[in-house]
Amino acid sequence: DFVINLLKHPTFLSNQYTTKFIDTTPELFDFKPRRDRGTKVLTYIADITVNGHPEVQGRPMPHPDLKPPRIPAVKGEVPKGTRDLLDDKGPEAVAKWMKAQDELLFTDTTMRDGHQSLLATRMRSLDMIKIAPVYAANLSQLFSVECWGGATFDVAYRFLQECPWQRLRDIREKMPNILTQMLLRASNGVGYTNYPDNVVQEFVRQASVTGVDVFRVFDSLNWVENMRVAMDAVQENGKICEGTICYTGDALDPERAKYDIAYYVKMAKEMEKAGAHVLGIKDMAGVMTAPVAEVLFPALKDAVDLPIHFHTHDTSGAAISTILTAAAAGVDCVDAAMDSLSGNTSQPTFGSILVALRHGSRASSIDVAAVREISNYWEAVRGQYAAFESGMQAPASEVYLHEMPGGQFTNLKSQARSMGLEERWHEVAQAYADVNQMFGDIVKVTPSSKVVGDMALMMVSQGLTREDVENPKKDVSFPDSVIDMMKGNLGQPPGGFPEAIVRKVLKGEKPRTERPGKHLEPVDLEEKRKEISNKLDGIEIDDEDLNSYLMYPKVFEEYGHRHETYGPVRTLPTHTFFYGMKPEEEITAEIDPGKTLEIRLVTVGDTQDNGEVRVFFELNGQPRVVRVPDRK
Ligand code: BTN
Ligand code: 3PY
Ligand code: ZN
Repeated sequence: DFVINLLKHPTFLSNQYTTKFIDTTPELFDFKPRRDRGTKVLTYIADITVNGHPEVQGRPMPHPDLKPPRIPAVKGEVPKGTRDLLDDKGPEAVAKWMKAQDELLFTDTTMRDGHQSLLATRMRSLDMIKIAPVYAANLSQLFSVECWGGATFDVAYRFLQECPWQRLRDIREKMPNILTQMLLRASNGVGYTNYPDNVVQEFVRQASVTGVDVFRVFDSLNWVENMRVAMDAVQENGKICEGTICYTGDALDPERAKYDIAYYVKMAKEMEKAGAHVLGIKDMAGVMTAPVAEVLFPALKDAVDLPIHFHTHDTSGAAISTILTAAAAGVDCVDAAMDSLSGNTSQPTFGSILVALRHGSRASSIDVAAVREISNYWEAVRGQYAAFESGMQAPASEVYLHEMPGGQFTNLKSQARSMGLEERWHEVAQAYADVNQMFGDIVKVTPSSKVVGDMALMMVSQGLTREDVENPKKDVSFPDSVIDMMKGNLGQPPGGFPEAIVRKVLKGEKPRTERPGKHLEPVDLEEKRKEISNKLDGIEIDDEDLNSYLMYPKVFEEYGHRHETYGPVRTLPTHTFFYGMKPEEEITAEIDPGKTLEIRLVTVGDTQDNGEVRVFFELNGQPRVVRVPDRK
């Protein structure tokens, strides 16, 4: 058998697929004798069927009566949308258009922050790609669909065994008329550390080429200095730069005057000067109250000429009040998640916001029935990911105490669980708030939020109070991430870190206060390409793969090795991916456009003396046997 030597495969489920891909990129089709992809995928199914998927072990199963997700009918032709405007007239025209709308505009976050905040980012591409054409046809009035970036990039490789670039390409193709949006952590890319400038630039270039239209760029300490490289790169690529301010604290609380209205107004002006097309206000924890929205948005509108895009989370249960107030106060666009993936640590509920705006001056032209139909699809999709539900039962005002980002909350909770601290969660929440004050009251969002979380867990597990940690006479061994941040490697918060804590953490070593990227040597891209190619048996590394290697060397390499063993498992149904198959069950997997594998599991044999199990399949009607180790 011969197999295409590719880490990805051509755009998936594509009716427009022709031989163009092969014609234009012959170098990728380096045929080598290898196990064919059918066998690889069978090996994966056999392994999961015999050994289980490590990620879902001991977790709740999908309901046995769960119905397969039903894709709603598309209502006619695909109308023109915001993407057409960007392509025809450019980013400034989109910004102008946004400001000219009376109605409140919407970004749907279901495919990024929605599942990042509710399902530990575990949603698979296939579940997104299938619904993308329905967005294109039935929700063409959306401002954008957030479907990329944040934590989705590394989770795709690390846990889902799929290529995030392919996800983006497929969504783009299925949804050509609506702007795609990503979350970019400025110089931290889609990672947790500062990258050299040319790595950030190269990443933005590739994301633009593969299909991102709107880049929401933020810095985890709100340090504008550290945002310029990414913002400039977005502008150079002709895409929409949403220069974003992270909102924290309570802008009307005189006790937290560090982040008052004037602070945000000043930063908004800096965003405008830095070339933002849109001003993003990112309330990652969901702590902005309605009275703040009432004052903040008019103040921002006065200060800058940019359209304003508001992002919040519903952890408190009060987000919709803030959204309605923001709408009344003139915000141009807001983020919402499809009903069935909304609420709690996710975004507020799309359908309900639409109804709440009805007959008012900001009423949306989006059809709430179309939203509900799509939400019903997501409801069934969500059911398949029962293993990744956090168990959060109710909204909680505790978020105003700890200010954890929605995407971190459930993560930290499960980290706490694995350290045996679940019963002490409220102590963790209090410690998180204490650490924030100890670090000088900083913005907490990836990656700074991870640093605060690491420190809080460490304090609770070791029984340390803030006084203990700050006591110069008491020896404390700080987590690496804390040392790294105090060294200045994530940049500077407003006013810098408190000197005493820096001194204690760094044991007198002098921190850097300049932009971290200033001291990082540019990476030799071609050398890196060779390096990863060699590690993966000499396969071709395209620019997307190279970017992934630059961002996550180890994660990408391990993905590459697993890909060699298991093939295009992204094409498997989600249930099969996590739970394998039952005897007599039949599934299909479209491994290339138009090339479908029909897979039937016949039976699973006994474990043999050599520790292997033979698993019997039919592949497109032909009997196939695969051997996998019994690791149970
Ligand atoms: C992981 O959680 O290890 C990452 C994705 C799963 C990779 C597959 S699961 C079946 C096989 N057994 C393993 O331990 N890893 C691979
Ligand atoms: C991320 O960076 O992934 C976030 O969602 C921050 O809120
Ligand atoms: Zn968010």
